[in-house]
Amino acid sequence: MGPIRICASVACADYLHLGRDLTALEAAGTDYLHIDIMDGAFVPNLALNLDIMQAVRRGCELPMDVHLMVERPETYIERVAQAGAEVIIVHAEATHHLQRLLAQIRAAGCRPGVALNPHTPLQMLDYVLEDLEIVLIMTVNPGFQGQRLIPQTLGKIAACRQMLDATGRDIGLMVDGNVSLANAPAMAHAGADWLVGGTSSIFAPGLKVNEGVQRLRAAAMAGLSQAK
Ligand code: S6P
Ligand code: MG
Repeated sequence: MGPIRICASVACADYLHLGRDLTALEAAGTDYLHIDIMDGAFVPNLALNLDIMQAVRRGCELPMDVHLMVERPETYIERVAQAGAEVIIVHAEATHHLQRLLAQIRAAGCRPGVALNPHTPLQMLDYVLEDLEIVLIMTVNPGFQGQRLIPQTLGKIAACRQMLDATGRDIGLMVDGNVSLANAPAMAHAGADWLVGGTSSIFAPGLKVNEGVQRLRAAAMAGLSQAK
């Protein structure tokens, strides 16, 4: 398990004041900007795109991890890489040729990751573990912010951590969906080391963005220090 990485979900920022939020995220020590790209087909919603990534890149130096919730993700890899992605995460459910897609991401100069919907078994990863650097366990069904944690995903995080540790490599385990200040300790305790903060933590109403980042990191660290 690597150090805790706090990833701020840009889709949850205040779009009217995006530059202000990015400056605050950078000052607060955010590790990654999490960029949700949705096509209205793989998920029933639309979100961010290449133009927004390019604008973010001009205004902020934080690395971007891109969560592609699209059909035919192979169509977009090179353009997402050119728009400034460091990490590109694709859904195992969205492609027929996962191993080839991960190699395509690597060839485009990015770090490959695989996301799994809540119902998708971990066994989908069995034969691609050496081709990826990050696994994203969705803790809600993808497509919308502000949902409730699906409780059985906590056991999935723990099983995934065992699977990743058995490789002997440092593979990140990202969690996305209702990563709240209340849920983060259990998620980190179960083995998550990349936490995506959205409306239930970093961008929670009434909380300043920099406080949100700091409190989410503290919540994750508290979970790590609990006895196993
Ligand atoms: C959801 C998307 C996420 C959300 C984030 C929202 O499909 O992939 O990245 O933007 O999880 O966070 P919250 O705290 O509102 O669940
Ligand atoms: Mg996401």
